Amino acid sequence: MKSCVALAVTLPAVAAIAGIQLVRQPRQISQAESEWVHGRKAIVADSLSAYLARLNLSDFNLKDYAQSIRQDPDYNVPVIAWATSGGGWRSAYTGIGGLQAIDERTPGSKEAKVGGLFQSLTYMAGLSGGSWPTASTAFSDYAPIYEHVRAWHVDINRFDASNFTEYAAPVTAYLATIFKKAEIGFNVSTADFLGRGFAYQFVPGVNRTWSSIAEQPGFNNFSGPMPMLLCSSINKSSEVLDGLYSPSSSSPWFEWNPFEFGSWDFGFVPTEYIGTIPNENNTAEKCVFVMGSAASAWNSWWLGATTNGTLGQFSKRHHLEKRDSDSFLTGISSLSYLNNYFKEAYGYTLAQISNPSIPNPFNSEENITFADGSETGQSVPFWPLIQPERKVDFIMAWDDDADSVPYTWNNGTNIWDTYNRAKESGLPFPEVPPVSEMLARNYTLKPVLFGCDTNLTTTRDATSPIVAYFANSPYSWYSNYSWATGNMSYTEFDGILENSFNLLTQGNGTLNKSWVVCLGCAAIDRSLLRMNIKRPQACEECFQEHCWDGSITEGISDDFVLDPTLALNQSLSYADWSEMHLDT
Ligand SMILES: *[C@@H]1O[C@H](CO)[C@@H](O)[C@H](O)[C@H]1NC(C)=O
Ligand SMILES: *[C@@H]1O[C@H](CO)[C@@H](O)[C@H](O)[C@H]1NC(C)=O
Ligand SMILES: *[C@@H]1O[C@H](CO)[C@@H](O)[C@H](O)[C@H]1NC(C)=O
Ligand SMILES: *[C@@H]1O[C@H](CO)[C@@H](O)[C@H](O)[C@H]1NC(C)=O
Ligand SMILES: *[C@@H]1O[C@H](CO)[C@@H](O)[C@H](O)[C@H]1NC(C)=O
Ligand SMILES: *[C@@H]1O[C@H](CO)[C@@H](O)[C@H](O)[C@H]1NC(C)=O
Ligand SMILES: *[C@@H]1O[C@H](CO)[C@@H](O)[C@H](O)[C@H]1NC(C)=O
Ligand SMILES: *[C@@H]1O[C@H](CO)[C@@H](O)[C@H](O)[C@H]1NC(C)=O
Ligand SMILES: *[C@@H]1O[C@H](CO)[C@@H](O)[C@H](O)[C@H]1NC(C)=O
Ligand SMILES: *[C@@H]1O[C@H](CO)[C@@H](O)[C@H](O)[C@H]1NC(C)=O
Ligand SMILES: *[C@@H]1O[C@H](CO)[C@@H](O)[C@H](O)[C@H]1NC(C)=O
Ligand SMILES: CC(=O)N[C@H]1CO[C@H](CO)[C@@H](O)[C@@H]1O
Repeated sequence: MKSCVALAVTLPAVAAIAGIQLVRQPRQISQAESEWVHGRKAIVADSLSAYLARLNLSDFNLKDYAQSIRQDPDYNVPVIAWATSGGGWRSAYTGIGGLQAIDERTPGSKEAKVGGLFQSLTYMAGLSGGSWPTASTAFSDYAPIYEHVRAWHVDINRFDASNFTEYAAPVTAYLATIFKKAEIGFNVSTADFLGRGFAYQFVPGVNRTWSSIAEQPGFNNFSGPMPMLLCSSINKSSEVLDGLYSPSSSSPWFEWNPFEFGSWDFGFVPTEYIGTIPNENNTAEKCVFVMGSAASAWNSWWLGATTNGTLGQFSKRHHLEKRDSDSFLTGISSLSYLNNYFKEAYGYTLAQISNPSIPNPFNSEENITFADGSETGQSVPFWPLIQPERKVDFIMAWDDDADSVPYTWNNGTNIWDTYNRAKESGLPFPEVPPVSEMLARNYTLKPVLFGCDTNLTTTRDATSPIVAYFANSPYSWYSNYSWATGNMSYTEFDGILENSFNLLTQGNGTLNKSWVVCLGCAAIDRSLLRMNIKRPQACEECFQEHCWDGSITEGISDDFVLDPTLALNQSLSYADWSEMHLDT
């Protein structure tokens, strides 16, 4: 059972033996990524031009613009990204609804004038529950999103299945696989267990490795955005709550992209060599482990369950959130079952099983121990996207980490936290308002743009991206499910997807006509500046309406409660709506 010696050696040692340099300083993006981005930009130049044609921007010479970006794609094509926040299944489902809306293959998306933005993305990032739609879209090799979400089989509970199918297995089978992994010498943790459930739901082929994405035909012909998953980390100086370590907003971040794993603090190594000497049985970079580490919130769930929710909260989520004590992931009995299993089978302590560790390629003195990024209060995975080397011009950020009480909508805490952290770290980011202002302006009920004015950014120049901020809120469906709602009926799932579509398009323009046009303006604005093209009049106008101007109002009253009704049917209360949907 104990580790074989070979696996305990760290990568630099392995590299020294093999005489090759595996660890790279974090000074720029990898050669492989840079070549891939070059290829992707040629495709984006075409999709973006087709998308812009549908917007019919007045006072804009599309022909000239399209020609210029095709002539020099490396410099002129805007780098556009999508980020999906943590928030468990809830964020995974509302977030894929957003991605589906901007996929031009989704029926109605072109008519709604948002379809084609997905085809113009260079990157997509995910963290915690947000890592699942991100991984799923990449592993499906960019199949139409509205089609590949059907393979999620949202009606199956992956932690309570009794049969083996392509889509699920009994949890005892998960444990048997973990046993095999431990036998080869890897440390195992609850992330291996949970990741298996995630993979059965979101990845076609539970045994796939993260680095295998780089070998897929669609990825290789640049058909879709590069996926990046983000993990936070803990170490011996992290805060300890009831014996469990918790990450903070200053904990180092680690990212997984198909080419490399690493950190902008320490360095990068090829993804395929993570955790072990390269061999065909490397299980450390299997999608199970990667998705399990990006969502390794077991420490929080344990603390939440054992302290009746007074500890172990994500973000600023309130402890009075209604808990689903029957759920496998929140109920104390099932959490204890796992804890006891690891204790008996491997002699591991609670702290050892609650967060996954891998050998540290950057520092042989310690291991890297992952934690769920949602626990740091920065649940939107901005970090890889605001690294100046990636030159991202525009980020569409989907936030659904449920930080507003008691109705678990969103209040903007996560983007505010990242803004502050970015400012401290000297990274480019738009200025965003604090939570009270977000709420006063309804910025978590309808989408908004930040950083349109380059002065309203941490860098005071165009190196900061524009951010379109979308917080999940009710348009046509009450989509404030608990993060642990992994399975539901297809009526509910489709209700959520349609709600996200309506949010993104402002009800196909019925609530606001200029929003979708403004999204296009934001997508190209930084590139116009680079190319010295005047901002079109249509964009000047819509920016007046949809960009935060940096001013602060009186805020909200102390007793403010975020309790919205359906934006498309404001008179229908939750109680009445709920009554209408009793058997969904
Ligand atoms: C595009 O806009 C112009 C003027 O703003 C208008 O005349 C034309 O009908 C529009 N075309 C479409 C396809 O909407
Ligand atoms: C907008 O269009 C989508 C896609 O056709 C549809 O599902 C949705 O119900 C429409 N919303 C409104 C408010 O008409
Ligand atoms: C799973 O097994 C149960 C009991 O044997 C059976 O009734 C059910 O149809 C099976 N489900 C699937 C999807 O095979
Ligand atoms: C995954 O791989 C393991 C061992 O290599 C194998 O036993 C198992 O059948 C595979 N699972 C699936 C669903 O392909
Ligand atoms: C890229 O590859 C995918 C998957 O093989 C294929 O369906 C698609 O047609 C290819 N696209 C182009 C532009 O060749
Ligand atoms: C350890 O954690 C602390 C607190 O989060 C962080 O400041 C520090 O950079 C970490 N050190 C390493 C080597 O990861
Ligand atoms: C990989 O696993 C298979 C099956 O357990 C084993 O036969 C093979 O020797 C392993 N390969 C290496 C390089 O360890
Ligand atoms: C847990 O907290 C809730 C809400 O504060 C309270 O109603 C309940 O009695 C508490 N349960 C225990 C076992 O302390
Ligand atoms: C594996 O677990 C052992 C025993 O708990 C620990 O000493 C070692 O640091 C762990 N290795 C990694 C890479 O986490
Ligand atoms: C925010 O929304 C509420 C409820 O719809 C509305 O009463 C209020 O006027 C809105 N505030 C702003 C600044 O738009
Ligand atoms: C940015 O601020 C400076 C100094 O306040 C001002 O001179 C400049 O015009 C501003 N730029 C823009 C684009 O607003
Ligand atoms: C060798 C080593 O440093 N192991 C540590 C890996 O990280 C976990 C969690 O912080 C510690 O418990 C281990 O001691």
